[in-house]
Amino acid sequence: MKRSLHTPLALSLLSLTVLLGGCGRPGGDGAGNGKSGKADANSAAVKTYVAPGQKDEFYLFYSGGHSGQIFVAGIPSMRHLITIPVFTPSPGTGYGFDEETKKMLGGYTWGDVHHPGLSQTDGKYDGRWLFVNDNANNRIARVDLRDFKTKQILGPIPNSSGNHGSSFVTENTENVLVATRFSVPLPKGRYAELNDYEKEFNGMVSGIKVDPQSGEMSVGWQILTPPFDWDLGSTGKGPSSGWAFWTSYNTEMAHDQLEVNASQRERDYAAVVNWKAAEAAVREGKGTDMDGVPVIDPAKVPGVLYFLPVPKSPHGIDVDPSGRWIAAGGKLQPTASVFDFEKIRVAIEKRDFEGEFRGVPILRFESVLEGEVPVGLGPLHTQYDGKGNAYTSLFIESVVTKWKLPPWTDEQKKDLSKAVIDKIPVHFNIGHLVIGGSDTKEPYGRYLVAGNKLSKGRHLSTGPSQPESSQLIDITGEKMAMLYETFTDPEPHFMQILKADVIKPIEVYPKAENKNPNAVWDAKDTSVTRSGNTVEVKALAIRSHFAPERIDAQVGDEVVVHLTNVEQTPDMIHGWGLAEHDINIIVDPGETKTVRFKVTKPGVFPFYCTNFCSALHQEMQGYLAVKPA
Ligand code: CUK
Ligand code: CUA
Repeated sequence: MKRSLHTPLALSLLSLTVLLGGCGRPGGDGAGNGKSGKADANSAAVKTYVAPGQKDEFYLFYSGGHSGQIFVAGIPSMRHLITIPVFTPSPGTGYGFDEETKKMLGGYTWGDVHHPGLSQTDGKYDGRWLFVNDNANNRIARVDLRDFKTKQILGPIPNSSGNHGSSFVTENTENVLVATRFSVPLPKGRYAELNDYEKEFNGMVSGIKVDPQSGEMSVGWQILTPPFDWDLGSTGKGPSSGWAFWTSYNTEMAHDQLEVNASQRERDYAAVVNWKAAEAAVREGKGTDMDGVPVIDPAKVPGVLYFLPVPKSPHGIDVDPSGRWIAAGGKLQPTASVFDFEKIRVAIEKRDFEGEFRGVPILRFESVLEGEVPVGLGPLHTQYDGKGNAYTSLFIESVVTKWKLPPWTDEQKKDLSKAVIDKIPVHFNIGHLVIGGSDTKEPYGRYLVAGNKLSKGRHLSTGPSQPESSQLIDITGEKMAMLYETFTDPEPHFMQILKADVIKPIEVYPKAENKNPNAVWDAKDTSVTRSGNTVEVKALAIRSHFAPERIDAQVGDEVVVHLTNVEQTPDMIHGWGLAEHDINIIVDPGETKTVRFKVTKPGVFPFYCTNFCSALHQEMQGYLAVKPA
């Protein structure tokens, strides 16, 4: 079970492609030194080689899981470009050390990033923002793609716990939608017995409003749900515009031994949410205030929530680029269930329900299902290439299956295994996969990246803690072809791919834009002023000195340093590291940052520039002189 468990179909396809020499798998199951491996490796190398000085065509933003960060790489080279710290302090960029970012982190030193979501205009990536969730501490963050910096962390989100089911962006970034993974007693802070889980606990779907100009997020409205553990989601478009979908893996409402107890039912539910109706209901005053948020009870406000039966502990639920087909993967069933939103719409219109749960109508499975495609073992997530094909990740099989979306031929309808086009092994145990723009109206459709959970020795040994593996797959042909493999820190979940020319990041913060009242641009304006026990410093950095170079203080003082990097030259970054005080701020060209700390021990402490900036970088230093009290 360690490696791939191939189905007979996969085996026959594989042996066929190996015979034909058409399937590029330089990695294959091993080192890529098989007979055809060499030629494949050569063509894969050419396809992914980006010569020194040349640039990649796409950005890959992959979630860093419990590292709390976003990794950014280029495609096709897969070269790591930067790490964007989001929920975790980062001395390399000074993130979490200066006052502003420290405040944003709110005392937390980690988060669990799973699903980055790019902002959209008219159902296409507009390159403005990247939203990411924190599964652990129930927060959501916004990264600005103008400067690749985290600008806002919202949360913990009220009346809910465990933001796993986001960040799912609506077609015009009106909302980033969230569903809770964990249910808790509400209002928050209330104690209830776990044995009363079904009665006392609740889940929640939240609409996080996004200001169209600033991108500023706020909690707009919420929909109360039973204590199902909501899992993955996606937003509608085209015919499903205004709707959103999440799977649940625990409609059993188990609160212990979930491994067994949450795998009882043949079908769990997906939430089918009409978020436009929810917004209208809130406008009409149909929400009840809870912790400052209008909360909708779906039993009292019909039309906002429906349950859709989905086989066997589903994980991903993904709307295709046309907005009509919705594929869900049941982890414990070897099929992708394909639903037709057109049928869902008709069923709702005709009130063709199989029952209800706590006042929420349950759609009739048979009425809305288009078909179940036998993709293989352990299907998790599905992506689309915009050419009528779907690609599903199979965790258990360690495979990506390519299959054809409806409409199917009569022959395919009789035997949906005929809709399966290709399978490619990945190494090993894939979680998410991504095709650029799969969640938009216009996928790029050229590359697929597999985010594998286990790398199991496909790299130089790094001891018991092995890196994660991400593999780049060419999907331009009928058959998929493995191109490249790269390794990262824990732990890639979902990813986004953005065409590089969609964005034009800035290279310096323009001086004219710096409205910080403590910014200084000329050495004559720098100052050290004392008021009471506070020593306030207005300082600047420029190659290759600080002004002032000396700061005097006394034990018990609070020191506040506002440092402006007056450079307007790209990549001329200065740091301000203070010895033995756990302080290192990094200031980009044109930026002003503030750091505040108490001096508790006497002595003379050097501070110095931490970012190598010029031939005289070593000379860029000074002293904090602290007299005893
Ligand atoms: S989950 Cu990670 S493999 Cu959090 Cu999106 Cu499916
Ligand atoms: Cu400034 Cu080194």
